[in-house]
Amino acid sequence: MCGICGCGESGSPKKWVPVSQANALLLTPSHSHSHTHRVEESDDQHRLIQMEVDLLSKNNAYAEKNRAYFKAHGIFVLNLVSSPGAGKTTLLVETIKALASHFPISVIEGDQQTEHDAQRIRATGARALQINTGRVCHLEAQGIAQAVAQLGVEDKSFLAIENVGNLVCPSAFDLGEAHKVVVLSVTEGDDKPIKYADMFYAADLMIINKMDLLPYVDFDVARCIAFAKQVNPSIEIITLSTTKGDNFAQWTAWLQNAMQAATHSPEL
Ligand SMILES: Nc1nc2c(ncn2[C@@H]2O[C@H](COP(=O)(O)OP(=O)(O)O)[C@@H](O)[C@H]2O)c(=O)[nH]1
Ligand SMILES: [Mg+2]
Repeated sequence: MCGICGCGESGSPKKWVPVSQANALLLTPSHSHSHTHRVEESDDQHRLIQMEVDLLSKNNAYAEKNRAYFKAHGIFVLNLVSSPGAGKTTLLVETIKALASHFPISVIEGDQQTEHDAQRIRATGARALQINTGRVCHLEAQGIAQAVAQLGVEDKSFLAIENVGNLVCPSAFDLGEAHKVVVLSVTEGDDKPIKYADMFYAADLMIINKMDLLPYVDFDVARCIAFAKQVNPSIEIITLSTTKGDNFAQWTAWLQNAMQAATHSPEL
């Protein structure tokens, strides 16, 4: 994970407050204990935390500019987050197939390397731009502004942002989206919402994907939902299979409702 993305610092947006476990070491930026740090060490730590805070506030300023732009142009934006392989790109491909006749759809893809996902999206006929983040593990709002301009995202359209696959850093970076949607697949384990709580706290919707594989894995759906609600009582939940299509219509209905609600309210 990158050392500049603000993981664990105070002052970042929508952070779950971690609960100390009996036998676990809880890492927080400011901690009290019996020994003292060398002066240079605490100065370095202070400088690092200050850099992280500066980075996040700069990102937040760009995110607010993006949000104002999206609002002015009637662009509804979702930020899809998950571990690698949970099914974000497959979900977007099927979403485009289902909804492309209703409104224009474009996609910004974030991966450390390759243009594979943008190519998969373009194969549907939708506009897509790939951002390669290199060693960075999340997308940032300034990059989104550049990508929107380059893509020529249409007014009154849906823009999906597929973030870099990991359940940690993208939670701290507002991109100006209307909602973060977290995709969790049943092969990843039902305790992920409580292990990676910041992400599930930041999201408004959790999609539990790959439900067709449920008979073959040890994944308790009720337990997963209980953990997600413990972290974020207002999170909405949809269980589906993207590849088999089971319950997929619930997702497309959610998207259309959220889009209508956002474009008819002062907040987009
Ligand atoms: N069985 C099953 N596989 C799925 C489902 N959704 C996606 N996959 C598969 O999961 C793998 C990773 O999907 P991808 O969309 O690339 O995940 P991403 O890394 O989150 O974008 C691919 O092999 C997909 O075919 C699903 O609902 N059921
Ligand atoms: Mg992908």
